[in-house]
Amino acid sequence: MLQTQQADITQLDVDAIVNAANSSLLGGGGVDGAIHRAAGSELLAECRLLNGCRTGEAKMTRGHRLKARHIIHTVGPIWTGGKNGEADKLRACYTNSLRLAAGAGLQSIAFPCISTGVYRFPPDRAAQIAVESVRAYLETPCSIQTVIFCCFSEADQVRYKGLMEA
Ligand code: AR6
Repeated sequence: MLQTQQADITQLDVDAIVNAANSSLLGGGGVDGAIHRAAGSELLAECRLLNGCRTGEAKMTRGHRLKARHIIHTVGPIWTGGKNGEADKLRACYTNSLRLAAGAGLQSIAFPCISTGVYRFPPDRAAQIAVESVRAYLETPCSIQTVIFCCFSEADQVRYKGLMEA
């Protein structure tokens, strides 16, 4: 089931939240900074063992001090005009995150609006890609029962609601 919620993703009680990280996986601003602050320094220690992550790929850690049991760290593309494979890379973020969650038998997962902050991906196009790629993934049966698009802004919440009703 697909849902949208306007919330701080660090507060959600789900099997996994997804982090919009950078390729170092060693923290940053935006949702990444919020997740590291809320999860505590043990998260950074675990991330140091992962050797970074390529754009479009995903790696999983424990949730540490979060209610969420796991954190799936994925690296969205930096928007550079749209002709450098940004859409495919963003799609890969969603698909690879879901693949990791399903591989671990998880049932609930929440995504932030990957790449739409510091990385400047146009939010309408990003939301379309998010909804399409999640819907496509869930066409094949797997453990995942609930996917939450966790929107920080009301504008994003409205955008996702519109797409999900379509
Ligand atoms: N809960 C949910 N969504 C949030 C939260 C939160 N607590 N905080 C921000 N957002 P961004 P990016 C939303 O910039 O564009 C970092 O420095 C925010 O409103 O966090 O993928 C990383 O280390 C926006 O809609 O991620 C990378 O260097 C969305 O999260 C870089 O930024 C994504 O914005 C990644 O940039």
